[in-house]
Amino acid sequence: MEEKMTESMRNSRVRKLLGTEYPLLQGGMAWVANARLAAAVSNGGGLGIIAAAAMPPDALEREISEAKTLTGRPFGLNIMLMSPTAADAMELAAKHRVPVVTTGAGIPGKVLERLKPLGTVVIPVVASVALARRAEKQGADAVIAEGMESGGHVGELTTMVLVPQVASAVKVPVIAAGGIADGRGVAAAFALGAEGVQLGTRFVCCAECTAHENFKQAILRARDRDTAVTGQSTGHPVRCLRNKLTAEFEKMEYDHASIEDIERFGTGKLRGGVIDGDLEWGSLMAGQSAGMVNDIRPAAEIVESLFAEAKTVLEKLWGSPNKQGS
Ligand code: TUI
Repeated sequence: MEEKMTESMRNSRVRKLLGTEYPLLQGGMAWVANARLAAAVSNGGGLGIIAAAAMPPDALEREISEAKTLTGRPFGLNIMLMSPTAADAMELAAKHRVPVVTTGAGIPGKVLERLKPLGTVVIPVVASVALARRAEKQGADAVIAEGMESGGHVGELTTMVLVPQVASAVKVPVIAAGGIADGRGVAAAFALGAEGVQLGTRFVCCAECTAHENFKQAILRARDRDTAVTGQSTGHPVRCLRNKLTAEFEKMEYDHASIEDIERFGTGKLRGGVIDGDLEWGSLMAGQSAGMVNDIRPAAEIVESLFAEAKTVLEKLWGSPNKQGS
């Protein structure tokens, strides 16, 4: 039988940790990563993730229950640590015995303390070596090293420099995120020392994703320089597709508007972009890989082709001995 991935990918500790066919997670994107998307990715052999974001606890509980009806495979919950509902999300993960929890945008100590004793696999997103080391010490099962190519809240370092430094600094498996949207990116991530990958933007453009069609089409149209990072002055830099909203944020920052005014102006804009499809004034969080996303396909097909393509890329680099001189 033709193998679906390379031996190192098949033997990756991340696959065992997640209990999935492929060492892949779908990013926890606010307003996008719901039960339907998570189940589609999990049914396709990756780990689908529900984003708790700032969801009210009863709505989040419904998503978790729905995911259980849509897939018999493992799925995860992403907890955005800056959210006022982060503690509620943690309790729901405990109550429903969600097998994998990822965290973002903060220090994951409390989540590790609460969920590790229950046997939950906890995987924090880190944007620095220091936080990766700290998370490992506090009991993290793996870390997601997320470069600033990502969409949404970003750190300072690129995937290219963050992943190898984190991989050298910790013993737990490292999952690469940021800028990965095809098999070349998957192959590169493993070359940098990662044992798994997380993709967000690529999965916005999958058939099962319920985000507004306008948002999906904007990602399909996006080219290499069509994202911008705004919000540096607030301490919460965010990468989005450029539009009137990002231009206004840039103007406010140039004019030294107060953090409160900038954050107030941003309120509700993500829903506007993702759910209502407001391409001008909505927040269209997407990574730099938007320029590489050119079609909408079923999640399972995306997952499978990422690894098939990565295998082909690596075989080409290696120089397949089977095809020489015969
Ligand atoms: O969290 C994300 N991506 C996100 S969260 C989000 S919601 C939001 N909306 C408006 C403003 C801010 C957030 C949209 N996208 N990715 C994971 C991630 N975590 N990226 C970077 C980090 C991170 C940064 C600093 C994790 C820990 C951290 O530690 C802080 C410290 O003091 O070391």
